Amino acid sequence: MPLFRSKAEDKVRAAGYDPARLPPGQYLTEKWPVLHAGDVAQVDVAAWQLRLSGEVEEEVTLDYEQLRALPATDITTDIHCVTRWSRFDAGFRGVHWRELAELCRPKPSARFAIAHAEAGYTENLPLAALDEENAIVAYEADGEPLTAEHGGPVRLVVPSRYFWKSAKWLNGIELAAADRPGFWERYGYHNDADPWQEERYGF
Ligand SMILES: Nc1nc2c(c(=O)[nH]1)N[C@H]1C(S)=C(S)[C@@H](COP(=O)(O)O)O[C@H]1N2
Ligand SMILES: [Mo]
Repeated sequence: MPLFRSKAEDKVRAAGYDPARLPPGQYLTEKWPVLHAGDVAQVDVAAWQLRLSGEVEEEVTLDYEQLRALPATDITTDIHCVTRWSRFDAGFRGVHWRELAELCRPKPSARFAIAHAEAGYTENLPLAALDEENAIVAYEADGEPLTAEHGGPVRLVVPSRYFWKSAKWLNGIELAAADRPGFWERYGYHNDADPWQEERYGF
């Protein structure tokens, strides 16, 4: 492990980045790998909807045009997959949770967010994680509309957690009073998924 670590750090340094940006056990990739369970979802943008439900004062359904009409947030962020690749300075554009919260008005009981995606995929997060400055509901990556393989038309991006929490082909955000394990958590992945703590597997 120490050997792997120093080699990975050397590569980061050689690429001109501060090695402190690499979480433990990760290596830098210049490419953007495609990773998911099952098939790439083919989502028709014209029919796509995002449903905000659960512990909200107002159930809200947005279509793609309505999402794009909301104030946009641009982020440049590092992303970390539990399979150990990290990608630096990934650019995303989308809508911050605060804009969506204004529409659905979370109840005081709302403490967790369950992201819903195509084919029944779900991911769970504390609502506070969704509210972080660089977490967004994204529709562009690196200046281009999100491709289907990377979760287009719309995906979640929550960079503070391993990337499995960032649901591709997002179609709903459900607020909940109690936490509920998502797709990968039910397979034994860590509930909190902080790459800096190496919360890969186990609770
Ligand atoms: N709907 C859905 N979203 C998903 C997944 C999935 O299987 N289904 N896999 C997750 C995992 S494990 C990772 S690492 C990232 C990968 O995103 P990328 O293919 O754009 O790199 O998507 C996450 N979001
Ligand atoms: Mo992943």
